[in-house]
Amino acid sequence: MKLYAYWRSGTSFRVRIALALKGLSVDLVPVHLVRGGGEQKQPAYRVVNPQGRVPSLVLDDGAILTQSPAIIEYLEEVYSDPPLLPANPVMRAKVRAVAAIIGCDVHPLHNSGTLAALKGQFGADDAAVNAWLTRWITDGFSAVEALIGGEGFAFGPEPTVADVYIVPQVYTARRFNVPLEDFPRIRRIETLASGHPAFQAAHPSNQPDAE
Ligand SMILES: N[C@@H](CCC(=O)N[C@@H](CS)C(=O)NCC(=O)O)C(=O)O
Repeated sequence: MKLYAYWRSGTSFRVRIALALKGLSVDLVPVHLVRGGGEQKQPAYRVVNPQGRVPSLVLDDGAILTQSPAIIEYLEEVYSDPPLLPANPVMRAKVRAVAAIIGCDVHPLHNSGTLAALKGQFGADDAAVNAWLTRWITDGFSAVEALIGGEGFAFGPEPTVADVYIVPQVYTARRFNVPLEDFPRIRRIETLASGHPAFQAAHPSNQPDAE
């Protein structure tokens, strides 16, 4: 398999975590989201991903998967061991809800394209952009903090899809100096992940294109 990704993209980080937790290795193809106006927008990459975003996963038979939630669900369905979703349907829905808060309600509001539009099209300066993303990350994390458990990973001793989404979101929050004092459960997961080999291998700082 081949993974098109950018080292500090949260959605790329998610997919790398899921791959690492399942013990899968991939050939990494870095896509630089900034250089030259963004390699993701160039025609050669749009053949792979018409939306012009990372990540994209190319399977060994040539099939191309895009959108991190779809890629992670694919990995869960095809490589079910270890599972990243609980067996119980109610618990599965709870795990997916946390993933959706981050994937649907937080990340799109601070994706690099969104922030570039706020600055370029709507005249926001750096302080306004930081206030904007702090507002939405704090809003999402307040809900996540209330929904996850008080020990271990988000829903027990082993990581689930919820942790696959939470950990990259914490990385982005730290990158933009979003205060995390009010989220001790989320910070506990960050600490656990920092000592877990799969999360370590997937971390942005350990990618070949890290700057
Ligand atoms: N919902 C998509 C979002 C993908 C996405 O927005 N990726 C960002 C990096 S985290 C990107 O490629 N941004 C470049 C751009 O918008 O031009 C997913 O989860 O895969």
